[in-house]
Amino acid sequence: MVLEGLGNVLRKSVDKISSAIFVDKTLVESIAKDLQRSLITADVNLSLVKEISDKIKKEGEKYTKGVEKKEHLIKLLNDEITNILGGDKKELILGKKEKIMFVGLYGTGKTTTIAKLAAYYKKRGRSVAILGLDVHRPAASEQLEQLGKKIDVPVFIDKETKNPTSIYEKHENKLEKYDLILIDTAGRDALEESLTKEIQLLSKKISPTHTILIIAADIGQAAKIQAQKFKESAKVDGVIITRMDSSAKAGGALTACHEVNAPVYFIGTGEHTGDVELFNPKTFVSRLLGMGDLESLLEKVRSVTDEKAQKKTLQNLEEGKFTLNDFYEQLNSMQSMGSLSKIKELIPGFGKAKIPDELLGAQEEKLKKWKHAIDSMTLEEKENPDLLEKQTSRLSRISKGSGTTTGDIRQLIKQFKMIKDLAKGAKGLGDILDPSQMSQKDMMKLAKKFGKKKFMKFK
Ligand SMILES: Nc1nc2c(ncn2[C@@H]2O[C@H](COP(=O)(O)OP(=O)(O)OP(=O)(O)O)[C@@H](O)[C@H]2O)c(=O)[nH]1
Ligand SMILES: [Mg+2]
Repeated sequence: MVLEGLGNVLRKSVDKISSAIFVDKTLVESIAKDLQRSLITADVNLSLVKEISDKIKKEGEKYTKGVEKKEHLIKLLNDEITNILGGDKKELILGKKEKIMFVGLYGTGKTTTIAKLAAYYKKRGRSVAILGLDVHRPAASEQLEQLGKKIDVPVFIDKETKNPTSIYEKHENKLEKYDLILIDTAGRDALEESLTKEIQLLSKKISPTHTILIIAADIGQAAKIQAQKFKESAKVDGVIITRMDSSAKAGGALTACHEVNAPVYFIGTGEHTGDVELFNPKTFVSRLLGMGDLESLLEKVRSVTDEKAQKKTLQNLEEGKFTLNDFYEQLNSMQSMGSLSKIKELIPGFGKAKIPDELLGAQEEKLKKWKHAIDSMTLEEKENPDLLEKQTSRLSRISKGSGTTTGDIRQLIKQFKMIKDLAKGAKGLGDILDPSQMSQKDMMKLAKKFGKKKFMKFK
C-alpha cells in the first residue's frame, strides 16, 4: 500500500481512540506524537509536521456541544492530514478536445504515465492518440510504439526528425480526429535553459490545453522547488506523482506540491499500464486510516459513549470515589458497542490483532455476568464493595439473584479494586484505560489480575 508506514500509524491511532474510554490529555498527546513521528518518516516538512501536531494537541481535547470527543479527535486527525495533502479534490477536467503536454526531468515516468493515462481515458470512451516529441533519447520512439501496441492506442512519432516542432507539424492534421492527444516530451537532468526553451517553443506551437509535470515520489520534499520552477517557467497547471508504490518519501512529495499550489491529479503506483489512480486527498486519507467508511465508524463511536456519565466517572476516579456504579458505566460503554467480535471487524487494526474469537466470546460473557451481578447489588454494596468481602452471605445472595458464581463476583471485585488502585497512582485516566499507555509493570499486574493475559492485547 502507498504510504504504508503512515497508514499503519493512523490506523493504530484510530484503534487507540476507539478503545480508550476517555479522551484525555495523555491520549491526545500520544496520538500527536505517533503522528509526528510517522509524518517525519514520510518526509513531510518539519514545520508542517509541527503545525499539525500542535493543532491536534491544542484542539484534540476540545469539547464541541453535540459532538462526542472521540469522534471529534478522529475527525480532526482525518481533516488535518487531508488538508496537508491538498484538501478538496482538484480534478483534471477535460473538455471535448484536449491536448495535454507532459513535461519533467529524465526518468521521472513521463512516457510510462502517458501510456497509463491513454489506457485510462480510452476505457472511459475517449478517442485517444499519443504524440511522441522526445528527440533526445534514442530509444524514446520505440518505447512509445511498444506501449501504444500494448494498450491499442495510435502513436505518432518520427524517428528521422530531430526537431520536435516539425514532428508536430507533420502530424497535426492527422491528430485532428482524436479528442484527447497526449504529448510526450524529452527530459533533462535538471530544469536547464534548453529544457525551458524547448517547452516554451512547443507550448507556443501546440497551445496545449494542459501542461502537466511528472515528478517521481523519490525526491520527497524537493518536489516543492521543482513544481514551483516548472509552474513559473513552463506554465505547468498540475502534477502527477509517480513511484508512489516504491518510495517512503511519497508524503513529502504530495505535501510539497500542495504547498506550492500545484494540484496532484493522478498518482502512479506501479510499472504496469493499469497502475494509475486519480488522486483525491479525502479518499486517499480514508484508505490510509483503513476505513472503508469513516462515517460508519464515527456513527458507532458516537452511539457508544455517554459523555455525561463518563465525566462523572472521571471525576469520581480523580477524587478517589470510584464506585461499582462507575465501573458499571465502564462495562456498559464497552458493551454498548455491540458484540466485541463485531467491533473487531469494524475497527481497522482490530481485525488483524491476534485475539482468538473464543477469547472475545469469553470476555463478552464475563462483562455480561459482571453487569448482572452489579444489578443485583444494593446501593450500599455498590458504594462500598468491601461489605461483600466481610459478609459472605451477601455474596451468595447476589450470586443467586444474578445467575453468577461467587467466584465471578470475587473476580469482579478484584478487577474493580485494581482499577481503583491504579487510578490513584496514574497520571491521567488514559494511563489506566489504555493499556498501550501503561507501564510494563502495571500491565502485568492488570493482566495477572484479569486472568486472561491475552486480553490485554485487545484493548
Ligand atoms: N514502480 C514504479 N515505477 C515506475 C512508475 N512510473 C514509471 N516507472 C518506471 O520508471 C522508469 C522510467 O520511466 P519512463 O516512463 O521511461 O520515464 P521518462 O520520464 O519518460 O524518462 P525519459 O524519457 O528518459 O526522460 C521506468 O522503468 C518505469 O517503468 C511507477 O509509478 N511506479
Ligand atoms: Mg520518456
